[in-house]
Amino acid sequence: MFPPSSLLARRPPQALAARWFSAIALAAMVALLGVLSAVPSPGAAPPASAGTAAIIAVDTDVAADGVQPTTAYRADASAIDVDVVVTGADAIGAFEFEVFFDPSLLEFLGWEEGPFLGSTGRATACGPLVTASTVLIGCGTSGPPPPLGATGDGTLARLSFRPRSPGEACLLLLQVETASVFGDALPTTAQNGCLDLSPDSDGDGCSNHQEMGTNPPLGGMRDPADRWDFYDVPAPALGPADVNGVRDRAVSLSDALAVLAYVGTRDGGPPTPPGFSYNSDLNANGIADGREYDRTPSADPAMPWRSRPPNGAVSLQDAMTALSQVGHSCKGIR
Ligand SMILES: [Ca+2]
Ligand SMILES: [Ca+2]
Ligand SMILES: [Ca+2]
Ligand SMILES: [Ca+2]
Repeated sequence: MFPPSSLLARRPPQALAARWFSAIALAAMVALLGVLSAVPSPGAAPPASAGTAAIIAVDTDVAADGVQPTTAYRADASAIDVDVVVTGADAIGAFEFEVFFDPSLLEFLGWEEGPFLGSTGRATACGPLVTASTVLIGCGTSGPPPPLGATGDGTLARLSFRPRSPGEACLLLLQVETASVFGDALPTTAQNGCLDLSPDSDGDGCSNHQEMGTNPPLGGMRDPADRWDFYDVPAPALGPADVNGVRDRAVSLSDALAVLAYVGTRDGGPPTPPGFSYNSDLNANGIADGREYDRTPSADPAMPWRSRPPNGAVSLQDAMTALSQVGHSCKGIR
C-alpha cells in the first residue's frame, strides 16, 4: 500500500484534470442551485428566510401575553376563548388551519378572524368549514404587493368553545399552512393546546383548580374535597320573610350578614325570635338551613378565614369567620 500523498503523486495527469473539472462543475451546480432556490417558483416551497418555519399555535389564554399551551378553566364556564396565533410568519398572504376537538368535552360556539393577516392593509376573505369535531378556517388576500404580506407574530383567529364536561380537552391542529402573497406554500409547523376543564367536586362554588391555587381571595389554599371551606351561603338569609336566598360563588358582606342572622340557632333548638330555625329547609335542598350557615372557626391563627365543617350551632365566631372571607370569589372562569 502507498501513503495517500504518494497515491496523488502517482495519478495520471488526465485523471487529475478530470478531478478538477468535476470540482468546478460541482461548484457551478451548487451556485446554480443557490440561484434557483432564491427565485420562488410556482408550486415549489422556498426555504424560510431565517431558516425556520412559521409556527401556528393554539394559545389557550387570550388574556395573558405569549402563547400558553395549557390553561385550566372551570368546567362550567359559559364560554372559553382561544386564539390561533402565528409566530415567525414570512410575508404571508394566506393561512389555513384545521383544529380537532373532542365533542364530548367541548361545544364549538363560533369564531372570528384575527387582525394579523390584514395588518399590512391587504383585504382579506375567509371561509370556515365546521363539523361536529373539527373547525377548518382558511383566510386569504388577493392582488400583488404592495401592500406586502404580514410578517412576524400575530393572531390569525379566535375560536370560542363551551365546556360540556370536566376533562382535558386538547385542541389538535390537524393541518396548518401559510402561503406567500403569490400563493406559494411556506414552511409551517403546528403547536397544539389543551384546556384543563376543572370540576367543582365538593360543590362549594370553587373549582378543584381554583381551590388548589395559592391565592385565597381567588378561592385558593382550600380543599377540593371540603365543601365548608368557602363561606358562600344562601343570601339574603333563608327565613320566613324570604326563602329565595342564593349562593353566588363569592363571599360578600351579604353572606356575613346572612350568617349573622342565624347566630343563636342550633341543631334541634327552637327558632330564634326573628324566626330563623336551624332545622328548617326553606330552600328545599335537603340540607338543614342552619347547617348551611354553620361552620367551625379556623384552627389556624395565620388563616382566620379558613372555615371548617359545621359543629351544630351558629355562633358569632362563625359570622366573624365569614367576615374574614369577604372578598373571596370563585366567579372567574379560571
Ligand atoms: Ca370546590
Ligand atoms: Ca372546598
Ligand atoms: Ca355569596
Ligand atoms: Ca336548606
